[in-house]
Amino acid sequence: MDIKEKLQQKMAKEIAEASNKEIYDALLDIVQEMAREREKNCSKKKLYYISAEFLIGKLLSNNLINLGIYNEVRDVLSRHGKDICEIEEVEPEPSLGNGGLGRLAACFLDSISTLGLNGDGIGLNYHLGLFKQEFEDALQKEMPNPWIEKKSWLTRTEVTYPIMFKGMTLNSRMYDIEVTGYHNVTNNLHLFDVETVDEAILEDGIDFDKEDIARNLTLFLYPDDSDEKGRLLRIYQQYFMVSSGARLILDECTAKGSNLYDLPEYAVIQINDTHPTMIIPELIRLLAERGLEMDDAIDVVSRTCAYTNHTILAEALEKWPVEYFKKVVPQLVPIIEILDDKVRRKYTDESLAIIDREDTVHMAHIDIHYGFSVNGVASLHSEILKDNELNHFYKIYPEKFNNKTNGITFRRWLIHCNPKLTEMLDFIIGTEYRLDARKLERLLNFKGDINVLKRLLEIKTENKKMLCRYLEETQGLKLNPDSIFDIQVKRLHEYKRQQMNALYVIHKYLEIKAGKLPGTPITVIFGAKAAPAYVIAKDIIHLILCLQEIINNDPEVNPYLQVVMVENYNVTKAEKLIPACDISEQISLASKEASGTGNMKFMLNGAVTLGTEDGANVEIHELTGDDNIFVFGATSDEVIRHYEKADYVSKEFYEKDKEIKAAVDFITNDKMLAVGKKENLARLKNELLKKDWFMTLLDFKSYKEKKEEALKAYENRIEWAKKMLVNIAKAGYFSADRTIEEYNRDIWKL
Ligand code: GL7
Repeated sequence: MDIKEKLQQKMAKEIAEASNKEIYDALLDIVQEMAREREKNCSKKKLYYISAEFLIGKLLSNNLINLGIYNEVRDVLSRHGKDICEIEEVEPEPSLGNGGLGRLAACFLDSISTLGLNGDGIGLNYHLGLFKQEFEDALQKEMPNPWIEKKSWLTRTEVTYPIMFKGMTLNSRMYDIEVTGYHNVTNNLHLFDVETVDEAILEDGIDFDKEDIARNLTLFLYPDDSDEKGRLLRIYQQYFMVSSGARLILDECTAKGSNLYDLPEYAVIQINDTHPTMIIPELIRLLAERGLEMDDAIDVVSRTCAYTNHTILAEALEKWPVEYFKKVVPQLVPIIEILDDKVRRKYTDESLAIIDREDTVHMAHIDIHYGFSVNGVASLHSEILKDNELNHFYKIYPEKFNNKTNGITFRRWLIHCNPKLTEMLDFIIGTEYRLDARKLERLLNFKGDINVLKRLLEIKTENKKMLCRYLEETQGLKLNPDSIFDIQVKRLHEYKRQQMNALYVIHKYLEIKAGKLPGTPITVIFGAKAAPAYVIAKDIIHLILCLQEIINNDPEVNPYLQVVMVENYNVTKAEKLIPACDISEQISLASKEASGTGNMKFMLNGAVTLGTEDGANVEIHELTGDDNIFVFGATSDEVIRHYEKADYVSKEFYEKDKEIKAAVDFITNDKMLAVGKKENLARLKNELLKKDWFMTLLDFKSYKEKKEEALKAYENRIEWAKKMLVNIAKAGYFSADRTIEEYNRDIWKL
């Protein structure tokens, strides 16, 4: 049966007569059926990728592409007067992640299936996801983000487990989402849910009773943890995830014949950051319960688990008081104590301990001592782990440390989000790059081909126009597609320095006011959510929204400069923003961004990076060469030295540099106070002058100069197109397929 017949049969009506929702539902069924009919890889050994986040994005188009029927479906629909893009709009975006870490997990699942490997994801089914961001009075407001509809990609399974907490047992149930590889196998994302979850306990906005665990456990990803109740809820969530996952793993392995002593021959568990770390003591506990001696259980688990570190920011390396475990999961306490005791018997160095002198459990330390692999996510990051952050561990376990530079799936971040560029690539270099991304380098042969360069520029303009239409429809924004699109989209954090970009906007505004006009108009686009309890991050959003208000309403300035903050930045919006970008802002303080993955997506879509030597920017720089990237700012060594010597004083930069002073002072001037809130703006200014922990003012001058250079370079359209071309051609290295091949070769050995 062809697609047209299948669709009509499912809907029991003609395509032309069906609503977009009916077509979407029918396609969902068809995709699920096809995905399930596909071959499975039933190898003895299986990978379990366990993660608190899987930022999977909408699934319809991606699945159609991976099943090889996208074009057919698109054409059938269009013959009956339906537009596949409008069908896509019907799908809600699953809200199961926060930032790069969660999106990485989703890209990895895609690549694992595409490479035909046997590997599933394990996570939680958050009903209201990460909050939905709304802007009100130039402030971020958090709202629930429901995404599960009656008909969805989730399939309820018969797998359930009783999960034991102090004083109560909760039932977990497994839901599955099919993960289709590109022209290869289908794996699963297993999401566990508490059977008693109840969305009705939601109060105002995203508030709810934090102690009603049976009903709140799987409502939100990262519920507010600024009080103890919130922190305990995190422990409940984490344990629920790992205990369910651990049981599933043991069940699957024993069903395949494992006697549990040989577990590492059947399973490898990749622990994505420290949120799932409790799977180590939990597995040990379950193995002991099933009859293994404690030492054997520890040995088996240590040979099964591998850990990925995604950050060096101290506040993100989880530490929990032993007290919390006693209150929530007392059964783990004796295990964690044994793990600590073993470490203390062997090493006297206090910094290696699992439970420190303040009775706090260092989750990453469990992973490093009791896992067989520790990897960073970009080469600079992995070096910093070895030389600084985890140096004491590196000294005792050099063999465990390795690097796996992150990657992205080209199915979503090129083929799906940029069909025009894809079509051009297919035409001039063939389609092999779809399965072997390094073949993109063939594009280098066209660096002197004026028609190819012109077409690249045209595609960019077409993508910008599409973005303009979208932003006008969704946010009522009117942007100029002939301006330079300078984009910074990522989580809001001081280390990522959206505030530095905002200071540049102020600087440019002042220049225009003084009569110095830019050669080409500039549109600066931001998109970012701030963690609900992160005050300064929310102040930065306020600053940007106030600037948007002032600048876009100033007829003297808005023909040359516009500023916009996209509301509720998510995967769907990223797919529209990234293909339309000229300048990719990757301006974190060197040493702080473990890798970044947005930087790779922009590069692949022909944006030129303006960035510091941080995370994977370093590798982008090596690949593109000096001429095709704009690099500025202090190096990671310099930054680390400033921290060691504690010699950075932001005020000095403010006082000696007139432009910095003018930009910082602007934050609380009359114009700003007329549209913004004094408390927020004054607090932010004070933070920059008194603290500036992430050294915004240190790098401002070199940032400004580099950005001017980039804006100037844009004027020479053909030379700019060559930079675009080199970026696209060299992006192949950042395919997640390459990353996953490396994980498999060095860690998983499937
Ligand atoms: C992150 C890093 O900040 C980011 O640089 C990296 O690309 C990503 C994936 O490895 O992981 N770490 C982290 O805690 N989050 C990230 O995005 C939320």
